[in-house]
Amino acid sequence: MKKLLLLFFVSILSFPAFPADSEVLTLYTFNDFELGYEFPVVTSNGKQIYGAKAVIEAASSTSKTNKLLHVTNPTDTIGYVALELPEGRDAIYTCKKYESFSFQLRRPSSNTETETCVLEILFGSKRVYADSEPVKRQSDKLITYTCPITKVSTNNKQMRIALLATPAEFFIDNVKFYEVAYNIDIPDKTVRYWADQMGKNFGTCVNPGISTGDTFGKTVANNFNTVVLENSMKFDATEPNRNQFNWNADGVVTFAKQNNMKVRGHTLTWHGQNPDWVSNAINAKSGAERRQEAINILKNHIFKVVGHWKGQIVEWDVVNECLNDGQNPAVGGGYSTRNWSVWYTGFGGEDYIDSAFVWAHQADPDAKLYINDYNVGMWNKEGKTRAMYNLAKRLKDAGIPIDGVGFQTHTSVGYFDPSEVELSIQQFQAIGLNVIITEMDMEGGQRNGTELIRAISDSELKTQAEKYGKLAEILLKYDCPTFMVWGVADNRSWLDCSENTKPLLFYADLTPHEAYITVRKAYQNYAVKTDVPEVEYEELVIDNEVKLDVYSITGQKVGVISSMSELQDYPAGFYIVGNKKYLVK
Ligand code: 9MR
Repeated sequence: MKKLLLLFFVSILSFPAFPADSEVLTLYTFNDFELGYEFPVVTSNGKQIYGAKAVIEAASSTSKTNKLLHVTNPTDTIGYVALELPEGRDAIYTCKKYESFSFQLRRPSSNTETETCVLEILFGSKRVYADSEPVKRQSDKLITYTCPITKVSTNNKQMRIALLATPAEFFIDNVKFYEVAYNIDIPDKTVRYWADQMGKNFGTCVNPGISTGDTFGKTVANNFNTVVLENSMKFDATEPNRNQFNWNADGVVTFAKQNNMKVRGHTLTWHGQNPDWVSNAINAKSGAERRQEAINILKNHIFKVVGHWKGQIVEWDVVNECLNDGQNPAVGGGYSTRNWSVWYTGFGGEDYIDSAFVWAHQADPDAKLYINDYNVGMWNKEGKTRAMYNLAKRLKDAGIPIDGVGFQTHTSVGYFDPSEVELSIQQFQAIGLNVIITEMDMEGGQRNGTELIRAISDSELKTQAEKYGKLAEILLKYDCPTFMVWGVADNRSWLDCSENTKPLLFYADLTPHEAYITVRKAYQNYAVKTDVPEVEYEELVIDNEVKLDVYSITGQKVGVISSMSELQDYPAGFYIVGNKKYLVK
């Protein structure tokens, strides 16, 4: 099989579909309307009031481009100027997506209406805002009002603004809406939405029993697009007795399918969570028979487990935690693996690592294969990272089918340094390996051994948000495919006292940490970035044939191309090819 690497350069210019600052929506400046255009003036029930008017006018005699809306109501019925709510959506949606709005209001000094009157805003006929302080007549100045939105449940699509006076006259300008930071029911307020757009895996570990029908399941499905089993794909769970398999994790795989999510596999080869029969069987033999027994057990396990979920697992942690702690080698300076692991002692060496990858690849050639470990990720601060580099390079150089390295990232607020992870990513990518984050949690507070002395502070929660967000930015910048946290809510983490150290992205009540919001913003900003630089694109040519899958922005496969130039024939829009996004104009 002949393999050739060709490099293409594809230029991406702009993607204007989203406003630059998507947290604020400027709904009406009125500048785009024709002079003289009229908006309806209505009663609180939406009936047009004849004789009342809301007309687009020039803001001043010197500027014809700066316009505003002039409302005059000479009748004795309170008149509300009626504007469409954002996105043409109803009040229920608007109340979920936006927490406040602002607009500028001016009362002319030269009219005859009452000196003070109350400002009232309705969505449909339901009041969302009423001034407690009456609006004073101002001498022709535009005053900005910022109004928190009181939730209402009406599907009416009109916003109605009135001064509660008859007659009344006022001008309004610059109506803006401010989005809530998070709402589980508004897709673009979740990381999942943006991760889907970019074909990235953003996930959490879960356990069997999860269901779409409850709040927890909904929290997982709406906020993440990938799951990994916390324990149920491990050796003791899947093969509790020799060659008798247990597929307890199937329910979670079904849950993932129902919710259009991906599944990571964790883990095939580890010193931990092995049933006793494994070591008993291996230890009952010696010499070549012992090695053969270990080979038989591991090979059978990998073929059966990977085979069972073939095509359904996006990435496998093939080997977990094989490195010794506390090592600090130089690049190229070697590494040491745990020589007491049952697989090491069974095989009589570390070649179990190589074999595990080969078998996993044979069992499911489409799954991406990872080596995974803790205390790896910070290039200068964690010496084990360089041990991992040396090991992974040996595997890669030997032609072992390894796609990359999983940094578990069980860490803490004070210690974690995202820029150190960036340095590591650069090093691993330079030797052709992906880096992914597989099990992240970031504790705050203070411990003395296992005893908790202090819970996470507010300032640590802020730092946590910054560091999670910064890490997300780095992962996107380097096109890392996967970012997983090890649990959803603080009270369900594997860590002791986690309800107080708050290492995850959701509080126990399933409301998000500030960290979740910064991660969402990092994904959102990256997805809507308009100045995407030239992207270096690699095409793999096999036997003179090139095949590249093309995905829509929401992750559906829409076709196959054999060169990047064919993408130009697709309808205008955004496409994902090889985990990079392209704009067809
Ligand atoms: O979170 C897992 C916990 O429920 C288990 O009791 C524990 C047993 O070893 O494993 C935990 O998950 C570990 C993961 O499989 C590998 N990296 C470290 C994780 C936290 O200990």
